[in-house]
Amino acid sequence: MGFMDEVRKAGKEIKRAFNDILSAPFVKEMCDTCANMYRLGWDERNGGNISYMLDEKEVGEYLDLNNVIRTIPLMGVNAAEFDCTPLVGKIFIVTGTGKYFKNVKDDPETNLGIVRIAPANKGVELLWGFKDGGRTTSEFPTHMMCHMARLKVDPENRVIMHSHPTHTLAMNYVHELDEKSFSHTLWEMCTECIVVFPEGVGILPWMLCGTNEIGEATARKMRDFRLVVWAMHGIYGAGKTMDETFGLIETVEKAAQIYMLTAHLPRINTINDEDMKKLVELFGVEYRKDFLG
Ligand code: 2HA
Ligand code: ZN
Repeated sequence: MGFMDEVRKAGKEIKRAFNDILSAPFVKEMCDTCANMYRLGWDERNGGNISYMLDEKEVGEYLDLNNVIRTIPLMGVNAAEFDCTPLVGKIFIVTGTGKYFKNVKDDPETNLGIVRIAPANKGVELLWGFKDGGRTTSEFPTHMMCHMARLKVDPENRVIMHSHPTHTLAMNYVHELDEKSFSHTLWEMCTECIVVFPEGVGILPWMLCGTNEIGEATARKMRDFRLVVWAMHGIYGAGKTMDETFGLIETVEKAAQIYMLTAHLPRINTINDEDMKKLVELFGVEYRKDFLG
């Protein structure tokens, strides 16, 4: 065998050493979560987006981290005002702009991308996916601002998730949008709510999405809350895992559903503040005491 044959053979062997990306647990988690959220009716059309910070070493088992397919600029933000230096080199799997959650499972390579944050605000380096020339979600800068905010509070935070859950959205139209009162109402709707999100939910007024302003406002709320309602639009959630993040939004949505099923009826019973205090004491969780009473 000639020298070039040896090189080609070695190259093929290196290629063969990577596992199939479609079998990666993080790709499967994205597919399953998007399918689940679509099935629940929370993510119509291109509604919703997810970003999930991955472990470089784990991604390296599936992809050549030196192979950058293309660089994608950040959209909708003024680069001078948006600094994601703390995330440079971090790798995320993320849903694509204009892509439908409905389609992720059947074609992850078109609807999802794996990107690495490039230095000097130069956007992101595409390592896999967005096969049709696609780009990261229009909410990508907001996601990155939220990751930075949550990582300061919880170094294990990995997931930021945005969705349009039906009853949560419905509740926005009929309930006052005050954080204390909204959180308290949610806590009253299911026994476990105060244990699942003892910090309550943050609320932003209606704002234009896809902008620096809403990103900064959401990230500011994320210093105190893992859940931020975007009035008349949807919700943002943050967590260590996909399950935790999904579970937070799912629990709010369940509570909002109970609220919407009962808001027009006379209320005969409720979970009172004394009961909620017993719950947080039993589970030993820190909660927003000023949201009770
Ligand atoms: O990605 O949900 O907020 C589509 C949206 C924008
Ligand atoms: Zn949205």
